[in-house]
Amino acid sequence: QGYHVAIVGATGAVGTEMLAILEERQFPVKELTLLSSARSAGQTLLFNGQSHTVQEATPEKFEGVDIALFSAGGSVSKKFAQEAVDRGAIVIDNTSAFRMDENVPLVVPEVNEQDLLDHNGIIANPNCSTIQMVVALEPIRQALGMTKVIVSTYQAVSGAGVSAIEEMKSQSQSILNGEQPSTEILPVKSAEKHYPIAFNAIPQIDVFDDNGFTFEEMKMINETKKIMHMPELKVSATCVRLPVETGHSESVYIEVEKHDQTVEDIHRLLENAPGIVLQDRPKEQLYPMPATAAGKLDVFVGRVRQDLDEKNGFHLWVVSDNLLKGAAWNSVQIAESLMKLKLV
Ligand code: 11C
Repeated sequence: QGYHVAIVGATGAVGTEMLAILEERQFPVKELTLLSSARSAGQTLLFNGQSHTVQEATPEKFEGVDIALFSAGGSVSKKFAQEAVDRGAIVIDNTSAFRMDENVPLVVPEVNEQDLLDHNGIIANPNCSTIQMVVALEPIRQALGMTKVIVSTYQAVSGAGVSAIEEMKSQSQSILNGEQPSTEILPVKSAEKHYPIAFNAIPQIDVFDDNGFTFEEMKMINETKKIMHMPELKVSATCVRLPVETGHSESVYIEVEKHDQTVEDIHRLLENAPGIVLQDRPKEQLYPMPATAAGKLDVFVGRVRQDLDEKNGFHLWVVSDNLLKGAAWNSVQIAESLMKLKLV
């Protein structure tokens, strides 16, 4: 009874969280295959008290796999996802490799679980900053309609992987010691210039598109429209990296279609929505923060305000653990939805 599950990128920041969530959710794992690049192969990881050796990913390793969770970068997904599907697996891919492919559903279960019904073997898990935003926006969109979204993000370094976390910590230590911090990873490893993230804020996540937006910003724009099935929705984003280890924060401005709505109306919608915890009692200084959201599965929303000039405009503050709801948990949640819908 149960499924043969493979994790590709098992030793990474997201892969290790995937393993932990499968265990926490008591996902019915009959057999587990942990895969990685040749560099990380040979490491051992614990699952339900048993030690598993991580193996180098090759096409043959997907023989007999029912569900393959990919989180090892777009090039690895492009190389192996179809190989896994050809061998009978359903792939849940946490990279940007297939997200905008029209034959690939891009799924956040609270928003568009039914899109799973149209899958062709590969299902894409959206970008972390997109996921937490659409979870917060969907109940409002459903009830009130939505015409415009403007988001500014405050993103944690763990979004850029384990090496970025290490870089932030060693830079902090160096600066406190009065030494020059070394800069190699952020904002983007392949970029010409690198800047310290410690005691800093960097308005660049991923590389720049020709239109002046970064790829991270374009992901938020394009993925939001696809997940919500709203190509006409006006979306704009500015993405910024902060020296926070885990938990992305977002200041989101929305305009709704329905007139005469109040903050209380928005509160009611958020309170009754799946996957959301409303933390909005400013007089008691209750609002979401990465420090309190890290390690939790939910999306936390607070600071709901009506715009002072635009009566149909509202401001929200949205925080979630980027490695959990933003990645590992959303992927495992998709696998749970596949079971629920009898698609696996
Ligand atoms: C970051 N959002 O915080 C990125 C990481 O497309 O899945 C996730 C990249 C992706 O750096």
